[in-house]
Amino acid sequence: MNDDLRDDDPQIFNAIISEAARQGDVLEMIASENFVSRAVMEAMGSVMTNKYAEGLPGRRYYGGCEHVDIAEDLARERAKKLFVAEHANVQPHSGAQANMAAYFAFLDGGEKILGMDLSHGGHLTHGSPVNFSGRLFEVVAYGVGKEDGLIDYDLVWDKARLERPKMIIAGASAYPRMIDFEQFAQIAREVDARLLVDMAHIAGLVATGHHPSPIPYADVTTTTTHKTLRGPRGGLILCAEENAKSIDKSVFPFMQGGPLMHVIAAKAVAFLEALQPEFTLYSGQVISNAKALGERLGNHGFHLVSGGTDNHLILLDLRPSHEDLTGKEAEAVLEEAGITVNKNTVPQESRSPFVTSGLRIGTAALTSRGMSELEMTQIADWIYEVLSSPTDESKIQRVRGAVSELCSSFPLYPELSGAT
Ligand code: DSN
Repeated sequence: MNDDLRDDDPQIFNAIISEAARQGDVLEMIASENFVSRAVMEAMGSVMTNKYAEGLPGRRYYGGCEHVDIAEDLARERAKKLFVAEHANVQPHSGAQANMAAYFAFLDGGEKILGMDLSHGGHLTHGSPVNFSGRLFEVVAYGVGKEDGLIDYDLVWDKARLERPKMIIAGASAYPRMIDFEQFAQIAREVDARLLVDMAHIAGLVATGHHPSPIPYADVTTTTTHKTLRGPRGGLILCAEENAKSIDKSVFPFMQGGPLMHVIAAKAVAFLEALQPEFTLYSGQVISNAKALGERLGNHGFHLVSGGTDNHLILLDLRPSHEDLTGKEAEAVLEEAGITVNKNTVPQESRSPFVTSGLRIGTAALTSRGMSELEMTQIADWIYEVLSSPTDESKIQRVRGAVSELCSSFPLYPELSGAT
């Protein structure tokens, strides 16, 4: 071994270089993705990956933790400052694990939870039968209104009063509007339930005040760190000091072993970046871009669930405009044209989750590349062109060429995507 990836493992080296080139040469519009800074990547690729550090800073089960303690303390302090929270646990490896820790800090298996239906924009970990949350808890669900596509708060009230869940989960992975955390808290209080807010999609917008914060209202708030927050792939839990011990114990030793110290160091870097004024401008631009994209697509006759967006994503229901085009086909043909999105179920979905009738499109990643409303309008035109003639190869290839040209004007990691 030469300790050089290119020589030691050319297959993996080439896969990484090719992925960097792919990311740079397509329009990445998966709403849960983003592009981290080189500083975040540097921390993730550091020697901190070598260290075992079960426990918390100052109270570890292993020696030699003085430097990883600095990283974890910085991550915790910066997270608390960013979200104005009393306590932060930065150890969850992912959002799903953050949610698992949050559930078991307050609940026992078999108790009842009330979460948003996955097909209405919720998340697997909010009670889907194929996920641990649906297997280990009794689940009841709320959703969005048939006509307006907005969270049906009356239904949440009714279900909560009728079912008396032990925990209510607010938060979504495909919901384009603001969420009323204060009302969720009122509902939870009335039925004596805990409130878990999973703000994974909107955490960056919450950090900068572009979406109301759940922190004053929730018993526990979870998030991933890699979506609008633009950090490394991972999870984070925030809560009041009174719940700190239960949360910490639920993360370790209940749910996880050794924390990923290199990722925690990278989380600290990302939180520092998010505390800078530029990140606030970035967040505002993410939303302006989503609005511009949605408006233009609406002008082209697409149906936006809820009629528009307040955040970083739009959800298209293809049925009214393109009755025979499934989400699966639309995703595939847009990918051919260099526009990466994901098929998504829509409220009152009539097709299977593998086929779907919708597309979820987000602007966080392209905004990180520096794109603004002008580019979003152009991209909306390309989406319309491609989806209106999904079998017209020459049109798809013409759009593909134009996408590459646009991408080359907004370079991404140019030093990482050299020839293979
Ligand atoms: N898979 C993520 C998303 O795409 O929204 C949520 O975990």
